Amino acid sequence: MPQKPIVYDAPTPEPRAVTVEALQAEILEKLTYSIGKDPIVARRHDWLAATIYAVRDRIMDRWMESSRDTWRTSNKRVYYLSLEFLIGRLMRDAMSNVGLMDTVREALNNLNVELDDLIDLEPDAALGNGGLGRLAACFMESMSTLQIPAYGYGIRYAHGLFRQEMSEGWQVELPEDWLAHGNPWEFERRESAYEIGFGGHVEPVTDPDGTLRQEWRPNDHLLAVAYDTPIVGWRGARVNTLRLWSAQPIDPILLDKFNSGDHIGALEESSRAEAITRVLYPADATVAGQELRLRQEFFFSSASLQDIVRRHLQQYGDLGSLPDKVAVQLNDTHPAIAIAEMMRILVDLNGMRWAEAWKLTRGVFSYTNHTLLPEALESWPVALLERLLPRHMQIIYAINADVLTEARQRAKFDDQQIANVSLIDEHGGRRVRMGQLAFVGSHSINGVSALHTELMKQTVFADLHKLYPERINNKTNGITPRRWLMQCNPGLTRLITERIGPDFLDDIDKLRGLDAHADDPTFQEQFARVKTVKKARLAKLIKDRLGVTVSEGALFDVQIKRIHEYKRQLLNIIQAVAAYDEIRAHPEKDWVPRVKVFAGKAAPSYWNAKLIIKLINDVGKVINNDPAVRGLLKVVFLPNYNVSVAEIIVPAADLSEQISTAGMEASGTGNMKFMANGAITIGTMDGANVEMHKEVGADNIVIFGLSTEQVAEKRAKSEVPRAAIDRSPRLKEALDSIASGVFSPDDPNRYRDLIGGLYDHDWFMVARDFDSYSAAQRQVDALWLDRARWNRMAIHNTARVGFFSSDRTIRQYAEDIWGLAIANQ
Ligand code: T68
Repeated sequence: MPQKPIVYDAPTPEPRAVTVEALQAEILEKLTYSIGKDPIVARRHDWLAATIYAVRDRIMDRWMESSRDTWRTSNKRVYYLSLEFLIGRLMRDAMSNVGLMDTVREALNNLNVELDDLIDLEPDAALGNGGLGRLAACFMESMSTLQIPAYGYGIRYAHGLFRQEMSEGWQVELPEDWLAHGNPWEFERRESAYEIGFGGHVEPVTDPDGTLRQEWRPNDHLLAVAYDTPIVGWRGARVNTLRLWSAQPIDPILLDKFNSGDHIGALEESSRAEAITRVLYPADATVAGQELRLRQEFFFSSASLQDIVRRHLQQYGDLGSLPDKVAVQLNDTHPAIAIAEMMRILVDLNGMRWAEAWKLTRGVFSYTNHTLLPEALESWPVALLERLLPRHMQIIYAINADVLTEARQRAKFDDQQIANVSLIDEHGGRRVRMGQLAFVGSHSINGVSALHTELMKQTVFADLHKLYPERINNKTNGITPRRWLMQCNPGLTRLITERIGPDFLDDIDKLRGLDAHADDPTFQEQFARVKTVKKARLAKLIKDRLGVTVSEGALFDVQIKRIHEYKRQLLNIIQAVAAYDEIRAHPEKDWVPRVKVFAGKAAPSYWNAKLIIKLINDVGKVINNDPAVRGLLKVVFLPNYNVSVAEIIVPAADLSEQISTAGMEASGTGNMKFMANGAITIGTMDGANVEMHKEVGADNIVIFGLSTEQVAEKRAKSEVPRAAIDRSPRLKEALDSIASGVFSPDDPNRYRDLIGGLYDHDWFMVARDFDSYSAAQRQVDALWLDRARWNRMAIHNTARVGFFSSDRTIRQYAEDIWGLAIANQ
């Protein structure tokens, strides 16, 4: 029985009018009555907040209706648990999705305020590191668009990903402060606060009916307080909730201590609690082994599960129906502890039998893997888990015992296989492997591209896959075409609409209709003109930020993403050095003018990544100022890459660099954004590039480099890279000049070890892929010189991007993993 009756027919206010006059009046009203500012003295941030409040009001009724609808229909809810949501700015997204852009623009105009200024003023919510966090944000938008009842659960970090500044070409990290002016999008839900425990001990207790239970008695408690943000789908189809948890102390101040004169001690509990949600860990491909990270993981997993179970009980009154009404998707292993927490809630708190609880848990959870890099696979020391979460450690042991018994008895596993599937890693200090926990506790484990999913089956999860062969499946990533085409490139969106009509706005596969126009010279020219406008805007940004002049007539060659050795920004910059040498050696040749644009952050403790940023800046300084180059090559590094910067760079790119060592990039999603905006990809057969090659056809993409198998073979043989370098005079010359200090006269040895690594082991195959990459770049030059051909390729790329829409991805999750029926639309 529901604990509280739900009132389905409560009165609702009249929805807000959406005329220019109504908005204009209301923005003024918000400014005066909600913000308390006289329009005469209001500052730009006040106007921004007033505008957001007015837009927000036009989302509220849809938000409430969406929630009522789920209660009324008893539809299954999806919960997306992610330690990261890289949502970026929300105002333009919200206005565009509810069709208010033009109205708000006009209303503000009448008030002498420029909408675009306000848009640029909104802080960019960087509650994530890179692809994994941005994927979660695209998924939220697609789930609303597809009218799936969904909640995103994460952490409301007070400080998101650090701000990157350059100091003499070196990355410097500065704190990010997105909440400095308040956050008009969020609603604090004091009533939705849960207690979270840590530490303490476990006590067996006997219930009055004689059953024995384990009870966890934590010795450390704090509160998780909910902050809700509305996420609007396309055409306002549905509004879902992004619920982010903030940590707060149970007692804001310890009065006893304060009164006895210990003023600092009185606040200790408060700052200890708040520390948990203070800052996002800035590493994107290595695990942060610190205790605080584990606390973050458990904190948000526990709060989310308590919320989910409370809502379920309120509506349905029993837990047996959990898998029918609840799907929990784990975004990587960061929330994997939720599996043990669910078992604790069911068994310890609700008296359920173990086997029944395990069945329900597995029915509810599914897990997405985003990496095979060994350094990114999470594991926690048993001793740490025992101290912080003693009951969860017992539960993990019990789960492990069941799994190992099954592996021995049913699958007849040998000792090596048992060691591989065990949740406990016994090598060098016992550790709990979160990947194994997430796998055994889920009914579905998915990779994020076809290649990555195959590699999961062959490598990290090979034996678990043998034990549970039906669980691993692929869900190739996607991006939302609203943000990454319609909003960031309204010019292109208009052009496409003029050509093939507006149907593609609601069904992205309809972009295929552009194929028929790819050979039309008029359309080609219009398409190229839109690109040139975007390039001029980027050129201005480069001039303003870096003082470097670039021409929009040049080929814009772009690599923007986290800086990582496997992503091979180093390969790109070495190739730029080789091109520099050639331009000087053969000034008579018909060189294609290029601008190489780099942007991205390095994890603060990742030395080589930071050194690569410095190298890009050093090389840029020399090339950009050498008159012998005659402006034919420019190299720029744009600082502080984030979602908003990407929205400017992506539409302006001609060439998209997706050049990871084959087998190492799980999917990539930047590649899809460029494709949507008519850039041509130069890439390896890695991640989603493989599927892009298939979708767009071999003629419309430039592929180079070793295959996954060849990389594996060379590594297995420990083949030395020196031969590859000796075979390639151009590579050798470029490496010698970097290593000898041509680009770092102030410190000639700066790059000696970095380049030395390429001679020694070259784990990422930079040297061995160099010639193939160079040849591919020459092919790009040749294509560029045949402009009709280039434009045709670009149009085909936009035309075939439909498969990479996150709507497609989410439909597949819904149907194959979450057991939802999606209305055909
Ligand atoms: C990325 N992973 C993959 N990780 O690298 C990329 N890691 O290929 C893929 O397209 C994308 O996920 C989406 O599936 C990440 O972005 C992280 O950000 C991360 C964060 C913390 C710890 C480990």
